[in-house]
Amino acid sequence: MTDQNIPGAPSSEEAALEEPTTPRGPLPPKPDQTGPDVRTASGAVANEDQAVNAQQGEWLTTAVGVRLRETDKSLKAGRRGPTLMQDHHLREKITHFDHERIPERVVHARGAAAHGVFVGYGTAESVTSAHFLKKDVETPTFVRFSTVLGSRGSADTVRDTRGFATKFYTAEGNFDLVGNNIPVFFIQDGIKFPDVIHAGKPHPDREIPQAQSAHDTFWDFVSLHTEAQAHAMWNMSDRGIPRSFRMMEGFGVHTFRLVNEAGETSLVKFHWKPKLGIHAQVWEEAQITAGMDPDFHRRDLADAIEAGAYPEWELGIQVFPDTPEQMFEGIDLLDPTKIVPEELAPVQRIGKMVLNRNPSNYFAETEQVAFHAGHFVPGIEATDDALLQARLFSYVDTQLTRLGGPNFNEIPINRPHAPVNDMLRDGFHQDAVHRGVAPYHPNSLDGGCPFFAGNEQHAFVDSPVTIPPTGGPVQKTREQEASFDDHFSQVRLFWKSMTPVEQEHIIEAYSFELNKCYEQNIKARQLQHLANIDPVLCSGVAEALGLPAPDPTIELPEPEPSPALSMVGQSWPSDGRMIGVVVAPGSSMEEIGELRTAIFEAGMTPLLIAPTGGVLADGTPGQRTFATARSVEFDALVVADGTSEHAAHPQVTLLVQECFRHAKAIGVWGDGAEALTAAGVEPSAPGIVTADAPTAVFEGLSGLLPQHRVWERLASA
Ligand code: HDE
Repeated sequence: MTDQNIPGAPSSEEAALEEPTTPRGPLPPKPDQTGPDVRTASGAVANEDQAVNAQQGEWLTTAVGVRLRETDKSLKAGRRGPTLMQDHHLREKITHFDHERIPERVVHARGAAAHGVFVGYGTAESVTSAHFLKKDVETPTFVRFSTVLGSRGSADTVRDTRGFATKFYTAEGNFDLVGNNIPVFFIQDGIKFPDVIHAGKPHPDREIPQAQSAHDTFWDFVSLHTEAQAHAMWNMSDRGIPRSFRMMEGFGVHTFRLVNEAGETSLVKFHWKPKLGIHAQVWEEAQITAGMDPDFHRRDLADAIEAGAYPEWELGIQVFPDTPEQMFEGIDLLDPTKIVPEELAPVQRIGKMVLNRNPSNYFAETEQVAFHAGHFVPGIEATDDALLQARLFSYVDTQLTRLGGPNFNEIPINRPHAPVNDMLRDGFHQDAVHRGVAPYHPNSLDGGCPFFAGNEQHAFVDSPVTIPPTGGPVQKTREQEASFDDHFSQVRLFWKSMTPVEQEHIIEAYSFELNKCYEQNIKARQLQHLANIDPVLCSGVAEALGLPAPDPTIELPEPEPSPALSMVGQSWPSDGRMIGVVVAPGSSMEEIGELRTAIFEAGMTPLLIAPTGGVLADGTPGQRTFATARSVEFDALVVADGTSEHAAHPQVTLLVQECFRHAKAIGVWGDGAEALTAAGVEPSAPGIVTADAPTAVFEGLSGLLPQHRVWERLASA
């Protein structure tokens, strides 16, 4: 049989026509792998027909296509005899299994991801030539959210920073915005990254605690590094325990340089603004969730997308003039432990991202995606931020171990949608079958190609930035600017910008974490830093630790608070919120139906909680039983009429009390009110809605949900 007889194989004539230097498009997906799809804003998937199931075709085969007659029993010398070495299928099956795991990410190991589409508003055109930011240009994206410290199997709701990494498959190549949900970082220079991570990861002797910053080595590092105080305070705030990935801001952290068509440069900071607002769990909820549903955030993201409640963010930039000093209002733009308050430089919206498709295979996509802080497209460049500079090296380097060689950009999820015509060759897992004989430049054999692109072809051109920007001779040094030494004024700014309830949460978080430390020196050292940040903060934590509050050793100016840093006091859409509804056989199914319809119509999801499993009287499925429901799943709770027989059930009491304690809205009608009495909750308390009909109850709840919680219920709000 010759090649020409095989359907779909290129004829030798076709093959010969292909120029060795013809740009190679994205490699076609293998039949069992769907790569990043070309999507439209409406969410349609261009190659949906390639969606495949795990098994295809009629016959089970070996890896090389030989049909098998058995996969459950190995080949043996007789029924009771030893297994034969010649059993190829046994060896292939076990060998492949033995090598199924790859090293988890050295940081950000635990993550969840989704596909989406980004649409440019065109509002950034005056500052950048990046094509994907032009008006109405649609760009497919893939976003991976993560925690930093925990292993791949750790819980989602631990107190930690969250990664927010976005790959834009632009027409000009991939741009990766590898950010976090916290706009400042622990350290100012990348050379310290191994130190901070060694301190944050579990102790090397017993490998505990998992996914926690509440331990000695972490606070040893933080208390020995005043530059880490800003990030530590953000982590101790409610930002460290988000309600959902969908309700987090994202930040590029560093300052980046944008270049417009005329070659003019600006400095910018990137922000992602979630449509649903910024919301957190309360600490007790986060702790319960870690046990009840360690996959809480992962599930929430996947469920929302599956239900069509697509999460949305607007991309924004703060723009600063690219002056030689690279300072703005006294803030050093190259210092990644500092923010520029939005009140000083507004966040200007430049595009919108919608996440509209779940990955079809966790390993192929979420695990194998490789982000790189140095993947820029024309119009966006790095600055000299010493943290960013180290990242430019690290993100390629780490994939060599994690993804097993230098060809990780050929893995479907990493392939650009722009044509590739590189001269990189060979190596482990090389997927491309390169043609030609001259992968070097210049050459006179493969047509002298490829050629260099110029400005007209929109090549990536590094801006001619003077180093140092202020000119003059450059001296090799391991020092940094004096402005990097101010480690406290912005931490105080953050603290002073919080509402009383947020401040109380911060005190509780420091108290929890430091009480988990054994070393008294560490607690005392950290208390001294807190005293320098704010005496009220310090005395609150000192009291919880049972230690004296030290006096400040430095004097800080009173900062102008930045209200944009607070998560309380604004109103947000409540799409996708979960409403728990306690029902019982005595409830009217007609009324429950009315309530469910009202909840669905408002874009939220009802979860019916019945005494036992099975369907309710009219065939409506009850999603939870008293035994399986826990308050952490809900944003608000309703207790229906007809539940009086179960009003004092311990699980119902627990639900009501937890929702009350966690400042969630609670609604009751009819004898549902008895559950309040049994739980010791006053119907006149803030955020309790009592009405005579289910729709009126829901109307009352709908007025409360946009604030996320009933803040006035919490003592000091
Ligand atoms: Fe990362 N970081 N990082 N990082 N980072 C990684 O890359 C590193 C930093 C961030 O979902 C690693 O592929 C160094 C800042 C996210 O796949 C590694 C330094 C910010 C993710 C790495 C930093 C981040 C990573 C591990 C200091 C916010 C997850 C696996 C110089 C702006 C990406 C990998 C994903 C992952 C190194 C600092 C965000 C080892 C050396 C600052 C969201 O390359």
